[in-house]
Amino acid sequence: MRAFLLLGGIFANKGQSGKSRNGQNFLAIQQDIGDLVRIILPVTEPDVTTAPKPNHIPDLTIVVPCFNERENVRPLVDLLDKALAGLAWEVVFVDDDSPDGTAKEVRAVGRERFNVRVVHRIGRRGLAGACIEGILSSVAPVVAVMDADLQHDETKLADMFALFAADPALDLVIGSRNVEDGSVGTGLSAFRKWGSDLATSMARRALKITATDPMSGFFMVRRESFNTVVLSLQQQGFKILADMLSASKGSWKMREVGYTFRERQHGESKMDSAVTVEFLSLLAVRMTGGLVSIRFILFMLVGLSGLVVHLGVLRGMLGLVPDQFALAQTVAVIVAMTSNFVANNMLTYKDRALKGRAFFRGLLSFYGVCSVGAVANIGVATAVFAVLPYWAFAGFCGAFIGALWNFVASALVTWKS
Ligand SMILES: Nc1nc2c(ncn2[C@@H]2O[C@H](COP(=O)(O)OP(=O)(O)OP(=O)(O)O)[C@@H](O)[C@H]2O)c(=O)[nH]1
Ligand SMILES: [Mg+2]
Repeated sequence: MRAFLLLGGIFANKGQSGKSRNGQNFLAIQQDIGDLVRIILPVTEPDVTTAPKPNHIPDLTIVVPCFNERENVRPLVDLLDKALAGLAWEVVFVDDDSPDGTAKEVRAVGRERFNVRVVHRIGRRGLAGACIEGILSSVAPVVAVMDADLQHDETKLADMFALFAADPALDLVIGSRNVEDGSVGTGLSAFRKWGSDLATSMARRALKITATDPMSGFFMVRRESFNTVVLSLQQQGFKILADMLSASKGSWKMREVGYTFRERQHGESKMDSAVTVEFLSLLAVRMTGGLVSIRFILFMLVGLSGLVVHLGVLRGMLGLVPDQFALAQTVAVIVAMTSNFVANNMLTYKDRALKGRAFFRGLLSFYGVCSVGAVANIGVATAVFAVLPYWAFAGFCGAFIGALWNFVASALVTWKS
């Protein structure tokens, strides 16, 4: 079954790729084929307690997603060095080509130390996707994820790892701020704490999660367990732990270790309102059993916002030119398409946002895509109305098919990866 899913994924990749820019799609397909081979010819991941081996082969990989975190790289490696003395560990920074030169800094440290490496992603953004790629890049049987900004308590890592060594059935250990010994300390403002508590209770209810801190970005997972859920994880979004917990459907054996969330040391937060929308979309994805993707939900939400923009502009234009409805409607359509394009570029396709000349090329292609979508909309609505003369139903069918077309076509043409 998983092999079929992967084959589907390969075709999806091919379908999305169009021209293979920067060879990224080729690499993605190559990785898919590699995964497929591994699934058809299963390879068991190594166990935590294997025989002695050269000390450069890690038992534990710490994956650190990072964007503009240059100043935190060395301090974090030094702290890990102290905290993990005696263990065979490595740290993998997954950097999305940060303008501040984070990847360069990691490579500099990596030339001094054998257990520091970087996965340097070009033209990509996204925390969940970065974590997934970091974990997949590891050969260790146990992998941790932690932030680069020193907010997570690295001194807990050894205890978390010891739990895996002691219990071969254990799948996941979560660094939790909501158990005894854990707290948000001074790391979150009162407003952020309120938001985090609300998101936690929503995730626990909607996704039937029992963990006390599913919003945590600090956890350790057995690689073999991770492999069982990775195909269904959303690459988009900030909350990979909640997604993993939901994907495991309560079957994972889990432990929680309390820690105190610290204040960010250097650099700026990447937490913004888009993260909240992505989180709500993740809940919807999981509640529909993965029927839709985060991207699809975001695209539809942007479409709804476009409707509001359209009606607002139409009203304003009719105030200016009361007897020229066609002109007012035309201006409203152009403004709404433009605002949809900008919002999709910032939110739905934030991970591959078009910039500079590509932005304007993308805008033109989006106008083209939406024009065809409008024709499909009118055609479908008219056909449905001829059979079932209920205007609201016919209108909805037309709008839905038009929006579906816009989603698929703009993914292939405007934001092709
Ligand atoms: N590779 C990659 N890393 C990211 C991206 N967005 C955030 N990160 C990293 O993910 C970690 C968590 O992001 P933060 O901005 O610290 O989010 P937060 O901890 O919820 O917010 P603060 O408490 O304000 O720090 C940090 O190490 C970031 O550098 C991204 O798009 N790509
Ligand atoms: Mg942080």
